[in-house]
Amino acid sequence: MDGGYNEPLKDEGNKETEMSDNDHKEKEKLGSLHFTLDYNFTDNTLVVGIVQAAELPAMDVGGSSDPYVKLYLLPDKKKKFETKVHRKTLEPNFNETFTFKVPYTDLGGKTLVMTVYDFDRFSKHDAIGAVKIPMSSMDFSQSLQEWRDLQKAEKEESERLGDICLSLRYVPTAGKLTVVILEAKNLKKMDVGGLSDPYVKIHLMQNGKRLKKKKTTIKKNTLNPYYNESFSFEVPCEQIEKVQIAVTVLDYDKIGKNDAIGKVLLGDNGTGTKQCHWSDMLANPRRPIAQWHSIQPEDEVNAQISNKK
Ligand SMILES: [Ca+2]
Ligand SMILES: [Ca+2]
Repeated sequence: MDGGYNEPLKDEGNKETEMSDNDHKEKEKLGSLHFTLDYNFTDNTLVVGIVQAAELPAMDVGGSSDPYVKLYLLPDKKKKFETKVHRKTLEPNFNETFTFKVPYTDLGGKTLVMTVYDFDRFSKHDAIGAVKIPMSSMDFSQSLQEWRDLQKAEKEESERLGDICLSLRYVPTAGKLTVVILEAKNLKKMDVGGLSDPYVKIHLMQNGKRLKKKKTTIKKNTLNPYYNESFSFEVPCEQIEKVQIAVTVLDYDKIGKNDAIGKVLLGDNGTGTKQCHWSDMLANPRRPIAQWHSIQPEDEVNAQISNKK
């Protein structure tokens, strides 16, 4: 059979992939990604540069997208990086670099995955497409830079813990930061023979230290809790750029320790979509800005907190 359009065999090494018009007619066009790869043998790091993307498809009404790139080195999905979100463009210039610490002897067993997403404030972010590169296929004797076509991204790249919708509002004159926990959906099931009993803890943090703690009520036996509960923190103007808000979703248990389902960290020095929410809040003083966030594993977020010290 000669049916189907299997991927043409990839060229070895760093040869640029030629894109002919024919290739594009045959399959859905998802655009392409320009990136750089550099292995630093002295400090055992892989440096990935996300340069730009081109000819991305429009995911939003109005004919545009809000692209950002998430990247990780399989099989480790915990160490994830995100670029900044670029609003309303199909030709974003990212120009960001990310460093993975990995001994050269382990590198061959890993696969670099770079997925381009369309940011959306009120819904789940759509994956536009992904580039996957087995590290064993690359020659790291020199720096590489390549364009590759985006391929259809796999449905879910990590365990789903659920999503949380919250709003942030900052009033500079009053030095007041208000977090409204609105709702969560598709939370992970934590109870045997039941669903979960979710509640949300909110920590105001600075330099990795917890300054203040608040929490919502507990919603029994649901994976889609609705809270609409508001919490305010005193944060003077000169401090707002230094603080972070850690939002932890937990499952209440009558017996034993309550388990964390996952966590979201918001702040000026955050990454990707989280940073986006924070900067929108600062750019719109006195206005509540709501956004959905996908909940991340707690240890992944805690690692970010200690990194920011
Ligand atoms: Ca969008
Ligand atoms: Ca429970």
